[in-house]
Amino acid sequence: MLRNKLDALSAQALSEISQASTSEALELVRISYLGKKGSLSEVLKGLGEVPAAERPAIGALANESKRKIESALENQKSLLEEKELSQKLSKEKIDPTLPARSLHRGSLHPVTQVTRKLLQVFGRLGFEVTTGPEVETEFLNFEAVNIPKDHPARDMQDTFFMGPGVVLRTHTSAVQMRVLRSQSWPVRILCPGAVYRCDQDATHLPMFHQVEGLWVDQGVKMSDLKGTLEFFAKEVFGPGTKIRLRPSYFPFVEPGAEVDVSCFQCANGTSSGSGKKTGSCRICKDTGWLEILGAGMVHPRLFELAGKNYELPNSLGKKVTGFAFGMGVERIAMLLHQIPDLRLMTAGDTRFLGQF
Ligand code: FA5
Repeated sequence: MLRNKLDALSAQALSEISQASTSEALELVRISYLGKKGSLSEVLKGLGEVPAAERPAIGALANESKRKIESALENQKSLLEEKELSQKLSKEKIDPTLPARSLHRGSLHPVTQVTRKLLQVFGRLGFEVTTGPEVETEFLNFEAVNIPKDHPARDMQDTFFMGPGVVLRTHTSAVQMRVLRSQSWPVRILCPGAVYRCDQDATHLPMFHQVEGLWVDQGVKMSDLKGTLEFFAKEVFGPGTKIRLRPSYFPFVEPGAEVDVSCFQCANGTSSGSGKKTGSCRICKDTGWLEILGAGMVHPRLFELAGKNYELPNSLGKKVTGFAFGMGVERIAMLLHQIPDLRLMTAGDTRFLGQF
């Protein structure tokens, strides 16, 4: 009786297994026969009623049925898995003709671009790059460049004090004394770097960048300074650009000048040279000129402070003199790209920065 039941069950199970068309359906078949409450377990519960003499034979038959079912399940499982994998692969075919997703490419910040351009232009004139610390002594930032204790530039309004006698440098001119003390002439250096002032509006940032130039050698003249800056202006703003020097005061140079370039937007350095009004220009506000830097001949006081007496006649009988200049990198980028507000440069908006 039980033998017949087992045979029928086994035949039924094998047929259901062969008909299962998905892994899920096959798992349901497995549970329905071999699960704790499955049909085979139910049939085997009747084993106790079988006469003891027949039990071993029936037990062996039950094991045989179970083994057959398990082996059929295993076979069907691997068939189904193979079938499902090939279905999946055919659905997920890669189409190499689809256009690729566009990658977001980074870009160099305009300050980096302008700095690199300046280093390259002055590099062609033999200027070597040097650097100095952004946290500087009050002495090197001020006294050493002839800015006395009562000078307004030292005001708490302008300078970030880090502690007694220590400031965030307010200009790259702070490296001048480091260079003059550590090197002998000839000196021809360019110092790019961040500087800090308590200042913030559309044309002033609390942290901005300057590039300082210093050239010390025998018989360096104001005309050398002018020629150097003319070369720089033409390279950076275009070949038609002119410059003009207006007398100005910086304690560390004598004579000192503020340097303007002719407006490259409205007159491209031609009619603006005469100072003529050229129409409504957003860049130069119709003056024809743009102020871009401070410059002048190194003040003799700086050589004294550096402990170098260059006044003594040297081998060629010429005095050692020098010129220096300092320019604001953001302001140059602002002019080149017509950026209306310097604060955009530090806002970190990649949509803005990606334009350059
Ligand atoms: C100086 O800092 C002098 N050390 C430059 C110098 C060097 C003169 C050597 C003579 C010889 P000034 O304070 O004008 O000068 O600043 C130089 C340039 O930095 C300015 O022309 C301007 O382009 C830029 N600048 C000044 N303040 C700011 C600011 N808050 N934000 C952005 N750019 C500024």
